[in-house]
Amino acid sequence: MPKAPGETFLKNLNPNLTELDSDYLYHLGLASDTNGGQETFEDVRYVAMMGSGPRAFSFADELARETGGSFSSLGREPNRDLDVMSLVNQQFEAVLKGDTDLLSAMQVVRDAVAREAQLPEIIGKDERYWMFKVDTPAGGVISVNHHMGQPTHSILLHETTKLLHHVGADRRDDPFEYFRLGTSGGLGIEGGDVVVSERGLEPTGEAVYKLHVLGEQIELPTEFDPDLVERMFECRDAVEGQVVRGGTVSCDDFYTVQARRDGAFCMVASEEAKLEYLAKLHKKGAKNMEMEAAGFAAFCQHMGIPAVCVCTALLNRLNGDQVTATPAELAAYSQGPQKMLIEYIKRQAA
Ligand code: R2B
Ligand code: URA
Repeated sequence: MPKAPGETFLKNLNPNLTELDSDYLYHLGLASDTNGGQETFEDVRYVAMMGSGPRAFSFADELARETGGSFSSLGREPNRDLDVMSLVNQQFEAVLKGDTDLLSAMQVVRDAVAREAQLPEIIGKDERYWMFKVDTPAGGVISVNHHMGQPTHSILLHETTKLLHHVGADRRDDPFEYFRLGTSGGLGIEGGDVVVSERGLEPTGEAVYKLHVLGEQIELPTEFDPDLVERMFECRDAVEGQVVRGGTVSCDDFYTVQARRDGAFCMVASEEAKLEYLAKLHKKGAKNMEMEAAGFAAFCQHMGIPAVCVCTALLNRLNGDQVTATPAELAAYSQGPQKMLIEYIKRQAA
């Protein structure tokens, strides 16, 4: 059902949020009202999430270059007359006098140079997540890392969604969309191939995500938005390898739960048992295995947020467990999903 103008498009939004005078988004280091500059998030249309902080930085940088976009930094403007040497000397003296410590002084210089050079600046605190905001002709884009596994991704999903709700981005007529750009182990596909996930799967192969509420286990469905899956798949020419659609198995572990036999201990009885398990998942439509898609799909389906997960394969798990690609190959592989999202965002502006 289409939403009424000025109403949120989010489903199941927590009614308790209206009772908070201020909502402190602890892991992002942003308050709903007091930091200032939160209006920079009002126009957010796309949220790109990926495991690593440096990858979130390079995606933001590449996106700005490709779209002619610029960076937001909570209201702080670049100082066009920045005199780097004077700033370094000033900070150096402050350290000598004991007015500041060396790390803080370096951060002041780093931030000033990043603003001046139009490089992405981390928004909020940087000890947990690195969040960047790029203004593009297609709308605002957040690029942020979620680390590894469903728990850290879930915290980011809650706090980012509350941030966008508090600034009213959920009441615009065009809903924001969420993307996970990641890496995975392929099931019958090779390193560099890309999977656009249609749904997340439990390690059992079921399309559900299980979580505990008050000690009771509940199950949420894990379907990604079919229209968004289709639109992302249409951007597949941006990638050199093959791009396929299918299920993505999410595990709370890289080794044992992903049926690897090269962990510190091994509970996977034999190579034959491993291959039989992976073949069974493949038969159920699974194309790859990673650590976030099911929880991500469940969160977004529950809240009515259009979302899709796009992962490159680092290896074909039917051929082995070790990731042996070279650093150059890994860098090239992880670019695939990023290139597809940049192409997608460019098409939205056209
Ligand atoms: C893919 O890669 C990471 C583990 O190496 C994890 O975050 C995932 O889902
Ligand atoms: N990430 C995973 O979670 N599994 C793999 O096999 C490769 C990357």
